Formats: sequence, C-alpha cells, structure tokens
Amino acid sequence: MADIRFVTSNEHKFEEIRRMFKKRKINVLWIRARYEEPRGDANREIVLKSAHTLIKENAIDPPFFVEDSGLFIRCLGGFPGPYSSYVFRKIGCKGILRLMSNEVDRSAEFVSSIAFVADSRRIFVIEGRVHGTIPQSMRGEGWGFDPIFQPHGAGGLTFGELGKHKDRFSHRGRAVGKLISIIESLFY
Ligand code: ITT
Repeated sequence: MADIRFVTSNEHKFEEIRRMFKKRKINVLWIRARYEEPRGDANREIVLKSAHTLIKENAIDPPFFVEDSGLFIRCLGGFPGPYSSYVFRKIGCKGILRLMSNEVDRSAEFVSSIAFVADSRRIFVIEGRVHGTIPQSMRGEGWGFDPIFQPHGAGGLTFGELGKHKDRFSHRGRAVGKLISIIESLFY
C-alpha cells in the first residue's frame, strides 16, 4: 500500500503518531508543513477545512491526514480549546496554573480531531477524547501541556509522567486507534 502522510509542523505529534503506527507495522511519512488553520469552535471543523484547503492546493498526494488538538478546561469556559497552540506559546503550563490558582473545579478534556484524506473522493473525520484533571503544579516531562494533565484512569499520573504509556490514555491514542482501523479496512 501507499505510504500514509501526516502533515504537521509539530515534531512531538509526529513522534507520537509514528510510534503508534509502528506497532501496527504501518509506515507514516512526515510532511513538515505549516498550513492555514481556520479558527472555529469545533476542532472537527478546523481539520476538515484544513484538509479541503490542502486538497484544493493539490500540494500533497493522498492518502494523508491532518490532526488538530486542544485542551478544554471547564472552569475557564473551555479555554484554551482551539487556541491551545497559541496559548501554550504565550503563557505555557505555568500561565494556565496561574489562571486556575483559585479554582476548585479542575476538570478538563483533551480532544484530538483527525481528517484523513483516503483518496480524491473520500475524507474521514475522526475524534478521540480523554477526560482528566489539572493538578496544582507541573509534574513529569513531555511536551506542551503534558505536565499539567492527569488523564482519568492513569493512577493520578500526568501525561508527562506516563512517558510512552501516555498513548494508552491519550486523546491522540484514541483517535489514531480509530484511524488505523479505517486504514486497515481500506488498504489491506
Ligand atoms: P500543527 O497544527 O502543525 O499540527 P500545532 O502544534 O499547531 O501543530 P495544534 O494546532 O493541534 O498543533 O495545537 C495543539 C496544541 O495543544 C499543541 O501545540 C500543544 O501545546 C497542545 N497539545 C495538544 N496535544 C497535546 C498533547 O498530547 N500533549 C501536550 N500538549 C498537547
């Protein structure tokens, strides 16, 4: 089958996705590109529009996919949500903890949306979600908001403390699980 291409400017996302695909013996190529991301409320809207733009520009041969993810914090009205990348660059984990310093409700959700362009006629939109909580301080390594997100069911560890075991709990792990099932049903 043709190699699957993943279009992202974020090397951490690519590394995680490569690791997940490798387990299923599927090769994924990194197309390191920054593309126009429309701003909308729902991540699924964003990925679908991004995929359509890439198709229109004829820049990348299918099969390819794009992924958009975000951290939605309940006491902040879902902030930073679709603005997660910008907010992380501007205020980081520490800024989020500062905004939440007096908050009792620490619940949050990470969402990953993928638009998979299988060929010129078929686009699949897939979503993975994980509920969790924001601790009082940063713990562990990782990237982005990893040190301040504790997924439910992981014994209170943050993504940053889970290392590669993060994939079992993460929004991206869930979305990619569904994506791999689609790829296997279409191409094998
Ligand atoms: P591309 O759009 O080029 O793929 P990006 O980094 O801009 O890369 P997003 O728009 O999806 O990607 O931004 C989501 C941001 O949310 C990301 O930059 C991180 O700061 C954060 N984020 C998403 N998933 C994460 C994860 O698994 N762990 C930690 N932070 C995450």
